[in-house]
Amino acid sequence: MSFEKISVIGLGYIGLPTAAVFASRKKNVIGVDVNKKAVDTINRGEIHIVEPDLDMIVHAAVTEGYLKAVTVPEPADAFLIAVPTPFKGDHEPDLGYIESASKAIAPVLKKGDLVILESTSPVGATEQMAAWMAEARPDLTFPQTHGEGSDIRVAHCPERVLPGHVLRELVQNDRVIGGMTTKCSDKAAALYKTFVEGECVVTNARTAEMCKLTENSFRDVNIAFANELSIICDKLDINVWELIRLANRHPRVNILQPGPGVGGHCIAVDPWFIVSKTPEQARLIRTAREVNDSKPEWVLDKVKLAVADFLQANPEKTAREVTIACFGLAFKPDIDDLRESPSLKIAENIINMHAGDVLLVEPNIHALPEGRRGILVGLDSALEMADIVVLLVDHNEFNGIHKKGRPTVKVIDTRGIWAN
Ligand code: SAJ
Repeated sequence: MSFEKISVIGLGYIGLPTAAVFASRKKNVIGVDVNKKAVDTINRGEIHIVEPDLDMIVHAAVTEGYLKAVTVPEPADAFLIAVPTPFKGDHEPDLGYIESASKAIAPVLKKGDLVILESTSPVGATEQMAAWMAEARPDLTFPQTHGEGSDIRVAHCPERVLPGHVLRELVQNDRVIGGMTTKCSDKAAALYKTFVEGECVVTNARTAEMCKLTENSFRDVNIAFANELSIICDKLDINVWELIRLANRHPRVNILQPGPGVGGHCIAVDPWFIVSKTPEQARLIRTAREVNDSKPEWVLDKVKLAVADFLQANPEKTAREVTIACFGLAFKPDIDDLRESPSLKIAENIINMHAGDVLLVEPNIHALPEGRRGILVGLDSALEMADIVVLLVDHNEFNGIHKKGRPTVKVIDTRGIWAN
């Protein structure tokens, strides 16, 4: 099975690295995105997202002529759809981007083509995608009606890479290949073997969909356990980080770390895809989401208490004279990604509720995104000025710096890097 031309639809955090890695293996890759600005940026050999080393490999791929970006799909032998799957309303999955992408490629599909859905999706989405394409192309046959004899092969191969380590994990991780039929799986596995050094493990499309959701739900439930423990320990006056370290010395215990909540666009979203399909059954998964989603409120209550304590200890001051510094805005350590960040949410709530100055420290960004309020300051000035410090992200730069703060500073450490 040879793939002369590969098309990747959606040139975001997953699609662009995937397109670039195929191109680095000297495959002709057409990247498709509706965002003209992103397309122009890529065609200049530059990138519009932050991911270590991605700039280099995109630059090489474009200058060597293996990667080009367009806004309208062109014919190819394989199409990989890597578009967002957010939720809408009451945490219902929104398949709108998959629908538009599959309808956009339908006109250029030809007999023998392979279509892969990479976007994290609720169970049944791959079949739905195949149905949309079949509706648009009655002249072609699809696996849902023609099984192994179909003209078009369709599979779900979820991405599982960790932001910040995408290029390494794309190549090294095992890949779950969920074809709608065995021949669909075989063809998809052959495509990924172009660059995947991990194992390509074959299953069906529904299991592959559920597998991805399960991985992120597993992590969410485990983080919720740690977050709940931190609230319990706070009540019982126990250092939760010491407790977890001790418990983790048991050979079969491995508790994750509490924090200010769970952010990003995967772990805080994907478990809802299970809950929305099976609301009666997914009780623990739903509760874990609720525990993690409520953690920012708990941190805000801690901040309110700290302000009240500070004013009680300094009766000559008013709330307006109390300066709060928030350390970290990203959704996790050592990245610049603010999307769905509980830290950003907490900082914004502090700005809204507090009468005095609120300083924001985020070493990984130079400016706040448009429309976001707050004063970005350097680490040292924040420490000099703050009466209350709220540590929200365990960025490397923050290790040990609490000792440089004022002797009277009150510290709320949501990540436990200063607590020990
Ligand atoms: N977090 C904690 N405590 C922990 C670990 C994480 O509070 O002990 C928080 C982080 O601070 C962050 C959130 O959880 O706010 C998620 O961070 P993460 O590093 O756990 O995961 P993501 O969202 O960056 O990437 C996940 C990964 N999934 C798993 O590890 C099972 C990645 O492999 C997936 O490809 C990615 O989701 C995705 O795209 O679905």
